[in-house]
Amino acid sequence: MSDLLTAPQVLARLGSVPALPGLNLDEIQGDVLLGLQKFFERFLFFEIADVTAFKAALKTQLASWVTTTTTVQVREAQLQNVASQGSADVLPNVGLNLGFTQSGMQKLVPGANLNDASFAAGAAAQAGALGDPINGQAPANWLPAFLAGTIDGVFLITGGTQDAANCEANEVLRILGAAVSVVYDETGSVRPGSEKGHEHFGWQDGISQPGVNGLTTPLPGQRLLDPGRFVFGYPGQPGGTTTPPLPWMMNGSFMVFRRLVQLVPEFNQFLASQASSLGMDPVLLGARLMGRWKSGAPLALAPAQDNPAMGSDPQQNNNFDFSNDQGERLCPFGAHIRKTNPRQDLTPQESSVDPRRIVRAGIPFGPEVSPDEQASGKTQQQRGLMFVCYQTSIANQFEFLQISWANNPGFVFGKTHPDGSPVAVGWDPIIGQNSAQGQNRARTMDEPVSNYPTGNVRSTLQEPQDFVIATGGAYFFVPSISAMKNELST
Ligand code: N7H
Repeated sequence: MSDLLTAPQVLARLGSVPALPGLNLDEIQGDVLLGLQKFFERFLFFEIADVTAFKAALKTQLASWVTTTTTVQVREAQLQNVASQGSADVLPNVGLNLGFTQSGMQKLVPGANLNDASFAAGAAAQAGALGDPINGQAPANWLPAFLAGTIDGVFLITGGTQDAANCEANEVLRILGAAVSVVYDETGSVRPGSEKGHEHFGWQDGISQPGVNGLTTPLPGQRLLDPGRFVFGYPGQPGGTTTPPLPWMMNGSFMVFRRLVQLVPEFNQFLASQASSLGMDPVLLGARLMGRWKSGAPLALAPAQDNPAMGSDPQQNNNFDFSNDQGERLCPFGAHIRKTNPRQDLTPQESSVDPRRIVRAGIPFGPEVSPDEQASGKTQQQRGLMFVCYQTSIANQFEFLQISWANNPGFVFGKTHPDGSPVAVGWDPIIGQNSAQGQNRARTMDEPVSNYPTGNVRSTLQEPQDFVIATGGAYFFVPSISAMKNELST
């Protein structure tokens, strides 16, 4: 640990990447643009029971504890420095971020209009539009805690160990005392051993993120977007202005949370049986659904077989834009990473794709698949992804991706096969939802069988059910540090 750079040394090294003039990294919470370093992340959803006491704790203690983007940047450089000296993982320090739902904001700033209709309506009200099965008015598969309407806010508490995160959580709850009551409490964790960094279906996650102008040194293939796509008060903000909807929304962001259960044994069985009926390798089939091999290597660059060295190399693993693949010979149009970031399938990207981008910051939850589950092909214990993303417009970014791209069988529009026949792209096979047929959630996707390099076989994936199921969600505003010390706590 003595080899760690000091904060000033780190900032001096980062001097080659000057922050955009005015991009105030001390004000922006650390999870928003760079992501808190996390092996464990405890999500503490709470109701504000005593507004006066909550405000007092926020003002005098909690707001100053919040981990800022500057701190995340310093920790990242320290981790890289230690790793470059050949040391194994160092355990990152604890991190603390927090956000408020519409009801929480109304308790802190009565009458505040944050100018985002989806945020104001709340995630449960939007679930039907996102394609979640609905029972009466309510999303059918959601846990009661997310349906009761009592969640005012969430603490995101990260640590290198579960104990570290728990100690921090206990301290936060001790300070707040009767000012809050916990509505739901769950901890996500990075998967063990060689699965570290992989989500529960087995794919390397966290590869492709938008770069942020003035903050990111872009990797090959990474587009730099204006910070206002993700943080209020900067170029790129919705509405073409840099003035936040409310002055104290400056340096704040909207966070979408969705608790997504993944049916892993069922998904694996589906891959095996579908591959057998299509006469192909199940590993290649999985890669066709995702657009990447489990190693992270993209089909756009490695269409025929995995290339683990490429998958783990940030200089290579995102360096493509689909412009050379307009007949989907390399990667199906419907693959998860192509549906959610079609790159040059839409032109110009500046106006058609960039405004839809999100910063993803989720973490897996739940245990590893047990031998029993593997053998029976049936999930017995819930596992999945605590999906988190940041943006400045929930409707134009997260919801648009889910509704207009992933759930839309026509998207990407107007594409043809090399033989000239039209492409019926189908749904995103990972997160797409088909709510149009009532109980029948079956979906299709074009071209599971590869035509690389020159084939002309037409094939269609038949997906009988969902393998990703939303079981809860909430929309939050994640304020700046000074907003929490001032406007939200007076
Ligand atoms: Fe996805 N997965 O592991 O299967 N996602 N995702 N996602 N996702 C991505 O590039 C996954 C979900 C996006 O720029 C990868 O980091 C799972 C939702 C976007 O190339 C993998 C779930 C939404 C990208 C997964 C899930 C998105 C992306 C490739 C749910 C938004 C970047 C690794 C349980 C509505 C695309 C990487 C790009 C990538 C998985 C959910 C969006 C492996 C399991 C709900 C924008």
